[in-house]
Amino acid sequence: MSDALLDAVKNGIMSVDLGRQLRVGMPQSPNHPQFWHTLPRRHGDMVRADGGSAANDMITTGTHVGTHIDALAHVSQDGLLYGGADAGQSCLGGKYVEHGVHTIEPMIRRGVLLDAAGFLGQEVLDGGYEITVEDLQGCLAAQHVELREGDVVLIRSGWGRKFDEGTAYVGAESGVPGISEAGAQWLAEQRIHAAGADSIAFERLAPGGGHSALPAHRVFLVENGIYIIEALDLEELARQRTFEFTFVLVPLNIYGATGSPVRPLALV
Ligand code: UVW
Repeated sequence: MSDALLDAVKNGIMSVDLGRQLRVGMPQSPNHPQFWHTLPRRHGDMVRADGGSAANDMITTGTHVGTHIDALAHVSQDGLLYGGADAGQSCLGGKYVEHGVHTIEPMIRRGVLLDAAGFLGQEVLDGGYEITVEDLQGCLAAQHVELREGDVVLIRSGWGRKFDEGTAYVGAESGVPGISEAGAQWLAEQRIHAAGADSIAFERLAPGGGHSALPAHRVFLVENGIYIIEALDLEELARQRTFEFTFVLVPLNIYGATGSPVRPLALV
């Protein structure tokens, strides 16, 4: 570690935790296997001669639960993955050898928060609200921030406040606010590296529509090779009005997986 970085750490680089706690019963997409956590061995089940004992537990989970990143292998269009890779042939022995989560480099990048809810003067945007390109541009201008190539852009709709309300967060009936195809196209033109949001499917979900159409996923994952991060906790960053920071994210190196739970940090 360089002296400058060591000094910064000692003198209080602050990190903001952008990840959700993983716990049984947390809201998650019905598209993905549920998070489950059990405790096969408790203290006292096996006691060593010296009186010591170890508890250990087990999780089973879909890779797209809690705060998570979508690998490019997560979505195909007409049988093709990003770069024209054949989705069928990219899967060998049940592993996406092409564009699996193991191909995502750890991220230490410039992060930008776009507080769309704050910009629009609302605590939480309405279910199904489309965050337009004009909203994104207006928000950047109001925050005095510009986007640069390679950025990680996090979009706050305020919907993350509903995480502890369970199914309300999933928004099957109400819809969920977020960007749509046009917003994704515009962000892709800014040549960003990844985009995230405080909602379950990153993009706008229409009321009553469930997860039946996800055009921003196609634009990012299939057409532009831009990663998507979902179910972020962006409340503290917004509260601090921290719009620029160092974004740190390391996916689990699961060979051939379509996604990974993550616990990203903003260093401010
Ligand atoms: C959803 O819940 C739709 O998330 P993902 O993009 O990980 O499938």
